[in-house]
Amino acid sequence: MAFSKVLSDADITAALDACKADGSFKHKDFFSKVGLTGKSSDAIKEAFRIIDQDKSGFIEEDELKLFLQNFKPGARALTDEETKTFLKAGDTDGDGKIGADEFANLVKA
Ligand SMILES: [Ca+2]
Repeated sequence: MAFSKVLSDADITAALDACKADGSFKHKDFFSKVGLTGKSSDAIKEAFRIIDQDKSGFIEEDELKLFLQNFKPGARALTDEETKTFLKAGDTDGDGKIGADEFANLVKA
């Protein structure tokens, strides 16, 4: 399963281009540009399952760091700063990882 089933290639390319430079990743802009914001709950759950690479049921910090590579192999890793900011925005219960509900809230926020 890949994002190409859920999202358009053109949107993925545009969203990745917009955050090419280190430090320029903003999750709200990214989710909106890539077209995930307006998707159904099922599509957002599917996205969560793709990002949760080890299928632990949570997106951990190391998975968050490589978040962009789920959209395109070879995309850059997020910087430590970007990863921390992203995690902090999504981790509302403070357990240090992002669950499916937290992810859905993050995408739709
Ligand atoms: Ca995981």
